[in-house]
Amino acid sequence: MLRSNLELIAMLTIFIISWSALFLLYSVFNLYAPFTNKTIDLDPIFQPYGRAQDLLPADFQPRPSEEKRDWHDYKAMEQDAKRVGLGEQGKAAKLKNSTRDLQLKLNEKYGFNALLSDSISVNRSLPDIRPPNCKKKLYLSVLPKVSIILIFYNEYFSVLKRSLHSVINRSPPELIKEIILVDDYSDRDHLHKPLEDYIAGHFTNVRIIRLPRRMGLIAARTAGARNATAEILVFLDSHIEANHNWLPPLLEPIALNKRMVVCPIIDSVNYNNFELSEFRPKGHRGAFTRDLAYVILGLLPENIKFPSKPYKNPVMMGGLFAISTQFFWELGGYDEGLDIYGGEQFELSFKIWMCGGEMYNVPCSRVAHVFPSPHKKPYNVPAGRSNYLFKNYKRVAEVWMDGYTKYISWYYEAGDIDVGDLTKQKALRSKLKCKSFEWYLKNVAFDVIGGYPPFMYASGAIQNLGDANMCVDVLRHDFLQPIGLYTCAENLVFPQLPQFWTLTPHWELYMHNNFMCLEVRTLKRNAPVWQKPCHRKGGNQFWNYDYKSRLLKNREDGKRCLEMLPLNKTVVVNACNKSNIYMRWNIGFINRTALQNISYT
Ligand SMILES: [Mn+2]
Repeated sequence: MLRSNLELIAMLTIFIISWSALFLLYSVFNLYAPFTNKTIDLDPIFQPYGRAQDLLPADFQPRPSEEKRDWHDYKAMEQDAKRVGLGEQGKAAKLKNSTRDLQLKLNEKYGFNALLSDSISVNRSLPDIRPPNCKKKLYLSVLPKVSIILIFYNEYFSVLKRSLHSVINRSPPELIKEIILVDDYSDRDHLHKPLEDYIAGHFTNVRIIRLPRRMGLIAARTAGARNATAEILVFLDSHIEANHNWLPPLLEPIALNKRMVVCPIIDSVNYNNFELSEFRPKGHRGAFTRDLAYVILGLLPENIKFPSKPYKNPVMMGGLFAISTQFFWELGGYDEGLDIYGGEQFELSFKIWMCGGEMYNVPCSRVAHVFPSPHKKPYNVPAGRSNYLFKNYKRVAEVWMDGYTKYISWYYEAGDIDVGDLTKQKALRSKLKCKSFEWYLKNVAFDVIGGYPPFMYASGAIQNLGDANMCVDVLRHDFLQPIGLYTCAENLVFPQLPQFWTLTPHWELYMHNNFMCLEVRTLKRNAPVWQKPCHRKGGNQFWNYDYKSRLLKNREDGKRCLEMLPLNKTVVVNACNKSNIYMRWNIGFINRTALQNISYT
């Protein structure tokens, strides 16, 4: 009960003031709302994922704002265009007093011309080599932020610095939440205090994670991903240079569909002169041989027709890609049973495609990569883990390749290798209801399915009849020297890889694990035999095996034959001569029925 009129008036006043205040707040909020819409009405993709391991709802459909903008940093592009000097504009560079000897030494130690790198600015400019249409492209005005994970092991300082500067100089700052450097237990001094000082002096959003021991590339990437806090993970190598406007085109497909994995087009930085060039003119798609060796395929006609349009990629090249953090963990990240490196690009690519995702190469996003010299000493592998490559590949094959593992030649060699526990990986595959490998081959890697079931005229080791100890052998894997001869493997049908050749239906003699074909580049006497990418055009790569005379004939006219020179134990091609025992060869497995039915003699 009210005690007085005064009290009633007071209460009414408070009542009115409260409601007015609420109304006022509401109006302000409504007025303000359009400006804050992008942060208030967030699509789940932009929400912090925490440590989400959970599946996305099956009907998940993000609805980002459709507003687009031009993300180019024209000021930076203009400044870059004005730069002159050593290596500027991505041009080939040379040091005045450099010698071939010094270059070889540097190539062995670092894989590239490290001294030249020191003389080229860490902020050097690059040519804009995107398809012209990319310059006009707009991308969503609101893009998710990224954690850039850049892993390194004993990286050369100026190359690492240039990687960092190129990424920071050429990315919209608002899109980079953090850059995480993961050090896989490097022992070079400059990567410790000097690197920390450099970062403190130049960057604000770069931090280093140090692994407690050598764990390898796969574990390093995983450690980076575990520490990342942004919605999107971008994995990079430590010897790269990001080009203009590389980031927005990578992020937009993921903003539109969280299960999209996106790879930039990888350009090449020459290890001798740091020249930037297109790695493959028009772009590249990745696939694999039956033995699970990575191969690069050309583009499909429809990809060439629209050069700036993203196109499907069956297998990522491996080092550089962007993925939603949530999707990465939904896929279980990398299989933790994979050691050091190798096979991880297949594991992730198979998972992405088979378990509900898609993978695209984006021609408007360019990142250049220093492809190291073939003379570089191989990756330093911790002692006692030398079998890791076979183990990794076998793990991936066992989990994902279904019945197709029976066509992998090295399975016979890798038979005894214990791949460890696969329960977790198999459980993931069934939990995510992933599709079959056959579906993947038919729908995604359709270039590869043509190779199944495998058909061949002959395969295995190529053994000389004049000296039965000698077999055709790659000797070196760098393709810079002709192939030669080496002591034959014990098993001629399934020899070790450097001796495993296949005479294919395309009449090429190809190396079983790398799609390389034997090629003879001259018609001269004692013509050397090289290992070159298969071109499917016959001619210098055409081979026919006459199993009766045991001659291996090069070129369609069948006049020139493979010959062992017994004195220096090399292998060459000369005019055929049946009576020369060193021109006669045995091949581990011969498909007589197929060879009988052919017209070449
Ligand atoms: Mn690399």
